[in-house]
Amino acid sequence: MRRVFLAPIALLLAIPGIAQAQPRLPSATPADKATVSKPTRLSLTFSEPLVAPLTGIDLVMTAMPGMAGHEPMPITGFQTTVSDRSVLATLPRALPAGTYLLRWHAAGADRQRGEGSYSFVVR
Ligand SMILES: [Cu+2]
Repeated sequence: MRRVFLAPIALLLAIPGIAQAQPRLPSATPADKATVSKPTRLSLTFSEPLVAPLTGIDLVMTAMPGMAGHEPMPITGFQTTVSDRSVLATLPRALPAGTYLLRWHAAGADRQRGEGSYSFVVR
């Protein structure tokens, strides 16, 4: 009896592409919780090739040295390039000292969407 129930599941697992996958972000520079000096580029490398129109990042400055009660300040004006598994953001000038929150959203070939965020510090 048990075999009868398990067979359909085994079949599903055996067919590639049926298991849906959301893009994950195994590595980024600056990395999550990193402290870096004057970055002019941010790079993210995902777990699978990305669909460019469904992939992007937002960057917000959440704190600044010597400034209490800093409101979240969106950073704009950077260029984002999506190619294969990677997203590269080129900043017009180095990020000033502060704490940043990077939010990303991404989709792979099967259009399954993933999203996440991480933060880093510029000293
Ligand atoms: Cu600021």
